[in-house]
Amino acid sequence: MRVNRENRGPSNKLLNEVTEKLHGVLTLTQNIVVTAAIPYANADLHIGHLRSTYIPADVYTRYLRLKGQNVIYVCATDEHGTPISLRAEKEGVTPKAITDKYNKTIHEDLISVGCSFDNFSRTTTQLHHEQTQRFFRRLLEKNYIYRDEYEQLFCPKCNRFLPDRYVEGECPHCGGDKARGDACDVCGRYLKPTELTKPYCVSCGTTPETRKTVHWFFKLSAFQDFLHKWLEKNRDFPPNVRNYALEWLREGLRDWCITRDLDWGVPVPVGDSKEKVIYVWFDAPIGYISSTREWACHKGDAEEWKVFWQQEDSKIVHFIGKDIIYHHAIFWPAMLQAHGDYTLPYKIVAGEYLTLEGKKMSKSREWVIGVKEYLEKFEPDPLRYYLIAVSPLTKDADFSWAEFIRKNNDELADILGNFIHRTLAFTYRFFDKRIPKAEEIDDPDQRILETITNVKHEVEVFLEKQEFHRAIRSIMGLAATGNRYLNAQEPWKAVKENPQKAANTLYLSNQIVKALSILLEPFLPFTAERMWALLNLPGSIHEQKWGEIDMELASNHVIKKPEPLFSKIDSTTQLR
Ligand code: B3M
Ligand code: ZN
Repeated sequence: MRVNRENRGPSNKLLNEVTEKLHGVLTLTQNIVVTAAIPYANADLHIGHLRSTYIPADVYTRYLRLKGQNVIYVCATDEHGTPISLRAEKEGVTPKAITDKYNKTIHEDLISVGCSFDNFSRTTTQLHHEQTQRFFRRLLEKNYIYRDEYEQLFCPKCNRFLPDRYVEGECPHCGGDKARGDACDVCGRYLKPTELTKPYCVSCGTTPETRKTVHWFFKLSAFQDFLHKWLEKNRDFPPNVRNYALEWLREGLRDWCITRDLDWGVPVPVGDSKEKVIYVWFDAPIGYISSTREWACHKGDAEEWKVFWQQEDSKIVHFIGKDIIYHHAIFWPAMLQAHGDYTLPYKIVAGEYLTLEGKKMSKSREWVIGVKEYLEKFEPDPLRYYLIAVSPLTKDADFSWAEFIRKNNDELADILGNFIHRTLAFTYRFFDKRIPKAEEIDDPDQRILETITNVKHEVEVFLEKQEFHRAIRSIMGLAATGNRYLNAQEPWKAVKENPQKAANTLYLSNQIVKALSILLEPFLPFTAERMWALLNLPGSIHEQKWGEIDMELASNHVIKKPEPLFSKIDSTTQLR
């Protein structure tokens, strides 16, 4: 059939927005590395982590893949630091045993919810240790790292210095007890161990003494102006990231102590500091690079990681939770700039918090939904949908079971699922499983084609700006349009009275279904794959191209026997 493709473009306003972006990521093939914050390997993930970081990063990466970009999605587990070494000591096991366990379960959970990593590494690999040590030495050579004496708490009984969480005491700010050497949970302030009132050693309870020790410092203060200019220039950064970072710069940057007296971590690679390790927050972001290098090695071209990190046009996109903006918008770009061989982050996207039924999630108070706990009862896609659709990423959001059930039943099942099922079932029944032939397309049929193209452009614009919830809303709008169209055209009646009208309607409804399958792939990858299979189209949905969204699904094509895509959740289901 011939489709009139005039008047099919997006509105002018949207078109302008798209054209602006045409010179950015959308048209040219670019090398893009998407990273998701590397979780500490000492606890399983909960749905708040998925919402702030892992699902948005996955949606974005999947979209870029469909767009034909040279994109990879890397992550790892963060396996150093005092929470892990201290816990190992308490449990009488090695830190490695703890991280082995959680590296596995965290990775499994993320895969189960559809995170399509190109590589998932760990920071205990030899490759990562070497990468970190090389980075450290380079900064030392360039005089961005220096040694200095530093007062630290020392436990005479354990005969060792007490970094971060190895010491507890009273908070000097709020008087809260059990403040840790790095932060107070009561008032949330960051602390230094020496600031604690009435400190004691966590291992033996002894009151520590203050002693001088040598540590290594990164000259963060030298990057004050540089960071200021860089942040000012990057007007595209989400406002929450940019504003926080500029605010901290106004307070002035102090040099940063990047070593610890511990034996768990990346050893400091210079002469007399062998008993010291590099601070976990120095090695953790380097983990993004190490994971990319590991990916390149597995792929058989060990140098290929460089196209993502060291080319002028490399695009580095970090997805993180809002609590670690400082580390990614201040420390990390300063480290990269100091090193000199790296490109700076192109984008830093920080997800805000998720509450549970209006209250802060807390593992110790058992007010939390673990990823595993959720997956024992439900499919991953309704959760992905909820977490994206509930509110913009840059705003706090709430998870409530009632709203989860409502979104699943009233939106996924009744709007999306119902439209798709009706279209496929009518096609199967009335047209012998075949996409019917359309003739003389005119309004309202013609408008359906225009709507598909408009939605495609709209979703593109939203995803480019990481406005995930607006993108999914626009896609659901297309499904709703489809339902209204079916209701108005009544193909179940028309098939008897005016078969060509029914043929046109179902031809166009199937075009919507096909468009939806590609549009939904980044958001609901499992459902999209089933849609593709029901449409009986070749290959996997994950290998399709964005440009095919508004290309014709041919008349006469035979579809499979339809099955419902979503099941409704009974509102009396016991959820916990
Ligand atoms: N592991 C903290 C966290 O899991 C830390 C992130 C590192 S990202 C380089 O939130
Ligand atoms: Zn406090």
